[in-house]
Amino acid sequence: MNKNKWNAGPQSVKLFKRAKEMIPGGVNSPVRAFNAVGGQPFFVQKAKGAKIWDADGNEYIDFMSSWGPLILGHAHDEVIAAVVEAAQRGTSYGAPHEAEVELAAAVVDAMPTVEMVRMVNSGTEATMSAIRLARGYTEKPKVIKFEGCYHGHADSFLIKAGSGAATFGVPDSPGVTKATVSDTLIASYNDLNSVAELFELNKENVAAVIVEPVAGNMGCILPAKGFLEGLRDLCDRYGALLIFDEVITGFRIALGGAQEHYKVKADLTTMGKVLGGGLPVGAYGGKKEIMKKISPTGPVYQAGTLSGNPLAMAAGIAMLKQLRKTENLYDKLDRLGATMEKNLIDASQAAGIDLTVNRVGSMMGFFFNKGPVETWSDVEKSNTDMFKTFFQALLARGISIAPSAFEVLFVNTAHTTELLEQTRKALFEAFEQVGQKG
Ligand code: KE4
Repeated sequence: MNKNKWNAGPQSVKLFKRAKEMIPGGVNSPVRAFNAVGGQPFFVQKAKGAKIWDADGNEYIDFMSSWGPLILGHAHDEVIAAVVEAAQRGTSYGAPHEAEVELAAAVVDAMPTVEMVRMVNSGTEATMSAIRLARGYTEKPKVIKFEGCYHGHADSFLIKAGSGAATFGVPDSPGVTKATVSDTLIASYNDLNSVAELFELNKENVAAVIVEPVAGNMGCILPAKGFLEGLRDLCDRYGALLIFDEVITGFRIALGGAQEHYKVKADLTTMGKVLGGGLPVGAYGGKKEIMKKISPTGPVYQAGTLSGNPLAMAAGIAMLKQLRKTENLYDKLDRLGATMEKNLIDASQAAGIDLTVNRVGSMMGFFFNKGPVETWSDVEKSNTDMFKTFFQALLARGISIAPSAFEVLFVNTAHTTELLEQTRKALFEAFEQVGQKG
């Protein structure tokens, strides 16, 4: 088999052909289609721990972790048991139940600035609701976001967005009206002056600044020293809310997310991914005084048929219980992350390839770029053709990472020393292939 060009097996080919007849692009989320990396996606048959098996029985070590949720690996025994037990008591009630209270309590306990929380079904729902709440609470129209940050696919955010929007070079989407665009202001990540200028121009009309406290949708970009603190100051000065979009970082880089790690207070926090343990959960929360503005205690409307779904709540409770009870979990994840980072750097240097790795704990991004990579404009200078060659060479060696140069890589507790050693070998061969291909 060509060790540098991966081809999907016959079952995946057959499934993809059928899928494309009934689902746009054959996928239920665009970036999964492999358009940015060539070829077609494998179709997953099952996953356990750090491994995934495709419909043709091929095995992969997985570093995508379903885009973040699977910090304890796939199909964790405790999470599965909790979901199976909950399912036997019904799949949805559309009425309050105990697990909602338990998960809310676990979130309030974990996240330093969250006093009250509302469960929804995705990160998009969480961020969409959080900015509606910010506008309702402050009675102001404008929201500041950052180029390259991705907050889901609500209209307000599809302007210079990251993740799939950046992957396909469509950071602005058709269908988003000029009216919507006029209320979304774009700043540059790690550039406080760009934020100050927008505040100066819009004065008291800014409801909120929404930021990924560690950007995970333009690769991984760390907040520059003082950046998050500076956003806090500007929001205080102009009477705007600071919204931390912790859909990736929440419960991932620390139990209390980036707000625990960097010790900066947000007014509202959006969550998802890890919180649902792989089931569809999003959440937004913050100060009681703000959250009480949400219906039915306040006038800002937000609702959802499956919000607080019992199976999703059970998965979240089991996940957070495991995170809380695993001794020195985040130190372990940081060490695993450091090993993976070293492997990437060693292998790229051996092949004479310029590579920059940005990492916080178990989440990291790498760029075919001399570096440093601290802003969106730095990211744009990265070599995406090299990424494509690298992606294919890794997949051909049974290593699965996100099919986009604008995503992050996650290690989780199931990545054993042996699996990381196996990965190291594949990295050396894959970078060598990049070097040969140029
Ligand atoms: P979802 O609606 O996809 O659950 O969450 C939207 C979202 C919000 N905020 C942040 C910081 C996010 O990263 C996301 C979604 N992340 C992408 C991958 N980085 C989802 C993957 C996909 O679109 O298929």
